[in-house]
Amino acid sequence: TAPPAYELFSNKTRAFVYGLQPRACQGMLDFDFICKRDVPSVAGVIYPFGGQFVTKMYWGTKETLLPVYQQVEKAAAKHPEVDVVVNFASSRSVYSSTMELLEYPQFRTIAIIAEGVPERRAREILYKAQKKGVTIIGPATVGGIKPGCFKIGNTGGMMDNIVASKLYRPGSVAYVSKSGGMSNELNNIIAQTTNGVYEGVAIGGDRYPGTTFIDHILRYQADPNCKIIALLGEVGGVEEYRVIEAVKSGKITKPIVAWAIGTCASMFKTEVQFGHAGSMANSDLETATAKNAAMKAAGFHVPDTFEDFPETLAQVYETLVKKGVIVPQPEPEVPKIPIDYSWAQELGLIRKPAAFISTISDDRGQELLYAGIPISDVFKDDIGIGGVMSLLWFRRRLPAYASKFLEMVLMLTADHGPAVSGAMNTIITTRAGKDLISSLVSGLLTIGTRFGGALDGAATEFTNAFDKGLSPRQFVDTMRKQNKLIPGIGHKVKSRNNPDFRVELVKDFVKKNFPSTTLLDYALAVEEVTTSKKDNLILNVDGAIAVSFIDLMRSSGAFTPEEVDEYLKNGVLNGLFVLGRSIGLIAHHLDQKRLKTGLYRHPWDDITYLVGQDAVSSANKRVEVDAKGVSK
Ligand code: Q5B
Repeated sequence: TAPPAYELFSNKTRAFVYGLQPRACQGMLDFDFICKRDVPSVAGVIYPFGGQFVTKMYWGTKETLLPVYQQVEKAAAKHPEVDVVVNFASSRSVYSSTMELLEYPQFRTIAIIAEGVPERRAREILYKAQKKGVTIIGPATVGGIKPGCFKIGNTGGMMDNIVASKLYRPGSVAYVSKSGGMSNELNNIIAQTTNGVYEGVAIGGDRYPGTTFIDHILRYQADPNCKIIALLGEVGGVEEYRVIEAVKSGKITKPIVAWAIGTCASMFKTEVQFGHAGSMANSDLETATAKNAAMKAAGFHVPDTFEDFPETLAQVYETLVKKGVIVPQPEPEVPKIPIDYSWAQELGLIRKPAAFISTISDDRGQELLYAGIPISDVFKDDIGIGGVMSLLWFRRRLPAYASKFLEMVLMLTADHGPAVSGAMNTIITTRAGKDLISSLVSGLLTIGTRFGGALDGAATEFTNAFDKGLSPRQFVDTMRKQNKLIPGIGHKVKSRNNPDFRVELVKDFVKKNFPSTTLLDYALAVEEVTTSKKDNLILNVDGAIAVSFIDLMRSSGAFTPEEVDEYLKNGVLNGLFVLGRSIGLIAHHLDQKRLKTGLYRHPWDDITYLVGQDAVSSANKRVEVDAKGVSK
């Protein structure tokens, strides 16, 4: 059965929220929950833009999904029970969206939240709504609230405010005001002085609201559950006089406690425009003082000042209680408010151990911080990429020569031609049609103990040998006995006769700038031993960087010995090669793209095929192999 005309909202009312307004939707659902509604009041969201189909919300403490519809038609067809739309469309699109909504007879009430709706547009909406018998609340309003039943959007403010004003259960006083601020004031006053709010509507502060005071007061008059009407008007307009006429003509018989705000306007020499678009007196009749006098004369309960409004309301309420018109009900239990985790945390009400810890950077404040240093200082102090690495990798500012060394390493390791393992992989991957990241990663994945990833091993082996007091020859012999290659020694093409200039540059810089070069000197003495065996067993670029970096960490005073061990164990040194070589690998990818090279296929004549031969021999005889798996 259709609800009576005076009833816009009940505890069964279902609504659409027009526009993506997750906070408002959540506020409505939270209100429903504390009112102990069986079904959420928001049936779905209408959002014509974007392709979202559901939005996640809370129902109490559990998560639930709200459908999102792109078309009003689909939403309406899916939820024929919905008769309220809370329209959050902007002032630009509110006209077209409301006009569209008015085409659907199922919508009985539309709340328009937008401010700044052109007055001509507002009047056109109003005209069409009146013809269709639709109640418009707004524009420029927070909406309205019916305790225990329904809340429009953000009305009533935060949940703790709603609970403080006891809006989770109905009282006997129905009010009408202009704005959200005035409504909040009334919610509070009514909760303090009576058995509470029955319903409240803020009609909006514009000059042409969709419904006015009289529309809602006539509904309250017709509603048997409303016992007292509260009216909070203001300077400007003549809407209060329409209520006065209705009282005088006997259409309204329930007690009205009223006040028109803005009596202070007479203290100004010129006409005053208050916050709302309609709050300016265009004649004496429209002043707050004239309105208050007229309402009092018509038998409204009008206090002498707004400060007396609560007392006046309390007196009217007590009289009705004494007469038995209002029978106060026992207070239900104050509902527990589901409180958002982030808000509770902000209030300092809860704590939880974090799943992640980070100590290097922080993007939460106004300015990004690297190890506590604001990004603007990083540039002001011109610390360069070496300085940034110091902050992010080591969480400290290193001496200038150390930052310079880090930069030098990146520059030296950036590339070593297309023939090395990493570059080859990147080139082949690029030519197979892959993107930059895939090509880069495929190159990076070749970095290992033989190619480019010998830094950590070199640092560990040289440091251990040195700290144990092994002579360079003893070190080489020990490694040989253990059947281990010395990381950081040897190169495929570089040798004593064809020295690696990168290594020369490192040696030169370190000798000139580092406080101590003990480990580098030791590694060079080892090189003397290895190159006496074979010309290419030089201290290679990985080895030179690695031992120099240990010298840096040990002698700069910036690290404790434990920290040096820790960084070494955690593989920081290979990170230097990875970072530097990424520059070159990206360059090879871009180069191949630029050259538009096609798919690479390796020539057959560069592969020895032993497939058939091997199969025949395995079939005919048992192949004897040595320990390394090579056939004898
Ligand atoms: N022998 C680098 O090998 C290479 C020995 C050794 C004792 C050693 C080899 C090696 C350790 C890992 C290392 C980083 C594979 C290199 C880099 C970046 C790069 C690359 C680029 C760039 C070269 C011949 C004889 C054998 C071996 C002995 C070899 N290395 N003895 N300690 N370290 N080094 N990697 O020339 O008696 O004949 O059996 O693994 O530091 O990756 O530019 O290419 O910027 O991109 O193929 O610079 O040294 O020598 O394996 O045939 O060995 O010398 O035991 O002795 P080769 P092999 P024997 S820098």
